[in-house]
Amino acid sequence: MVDACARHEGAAVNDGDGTLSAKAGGRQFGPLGTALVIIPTYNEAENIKTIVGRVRKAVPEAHVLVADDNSPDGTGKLADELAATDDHVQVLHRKGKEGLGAAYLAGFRWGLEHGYGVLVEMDADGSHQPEELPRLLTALKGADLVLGSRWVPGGRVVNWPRSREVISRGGSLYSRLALDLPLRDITGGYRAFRAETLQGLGLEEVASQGYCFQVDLARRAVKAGYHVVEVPITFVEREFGDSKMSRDILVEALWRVTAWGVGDRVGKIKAKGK
Ligand SMILES: Nc1nc2c(ncn2[C@@H]2O[C@H](COP(=O)(O)OP(=O)(O)OP(=O)(O)O)[C@@H](O)[C@H]2O)c(=O)[nH]1
Ligand SMILES: [Mg+2]
Repeated sequence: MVDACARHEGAAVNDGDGTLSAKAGGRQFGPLGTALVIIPTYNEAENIKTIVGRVRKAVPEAHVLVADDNSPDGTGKLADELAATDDHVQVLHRKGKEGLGAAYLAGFRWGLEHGYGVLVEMDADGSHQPEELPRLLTALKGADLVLGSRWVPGGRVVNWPRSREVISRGGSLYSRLALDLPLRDITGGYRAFRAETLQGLGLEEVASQGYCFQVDLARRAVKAGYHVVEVPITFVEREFGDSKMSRDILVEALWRVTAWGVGDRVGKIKAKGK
């Protein structure tokens, strides 16, 4: 077990090997309600049926919400076909491409309004394996937020070029240091939140651009004192369809994380001076 959070007074504990930590400040966690797996999609026609089918098989009691940004390749229509024959599948049709963060925020809102107890983030392209979701949900029984983590012992990536791994590891390391976060995989997007956790994060102010979205949610959770657990996952690079990652998204994330880090430090210095 990696306990990198002792200095955060047990607010967040990093469980590198996926076992639950006893250091949740003696807190009792309530039962988990029904899970809603939110899958944002933009041009995922080759993947949508497979991923939804895998989720339904891996966690039959969970519900699925496809949040589609009016994909030109007809992903939304394929999702409608799935929803027509399965009452555990819903589709949120959005007007046009606004980025993954905005789609998740709309999905969270929808899920909270409909009374789900657990909200899960999952990509459509198979990178986040639905078969690992039961492990994330088990960990959530003793946590406020569970991060699927590539960069804790037992976590790994499959089919990634070395350059991609360096960027991702570097991004997490930089965020960890700049924001003083006791977490290993801060940019990852395979996560399970308790509804109460999301409600406590101030979703209306979350930065929704690219990787900033994931970093912002993680930092807000740690700052708010939530118990955040990392569970190792095997991340599999997409086989079909195109990546929506771009250099602009990376540069934007770098700037924002730097600005947040500077802001946090200035805040601390000011607080000390009072
Ligand atoms: N609704 C919506 N979904 C999006 C948007 N951009 C990306 N997505 C979805 O978000 C998920 C992650 O996007 P990816 O393109 O796989 O990004 P990535 O995982 O960083 O990049 P790769 O590793 O190259 O796949 C996928 O399910 C995409 O379809 C968007 O603007 N709107
Ligand atoms: Mg992907």
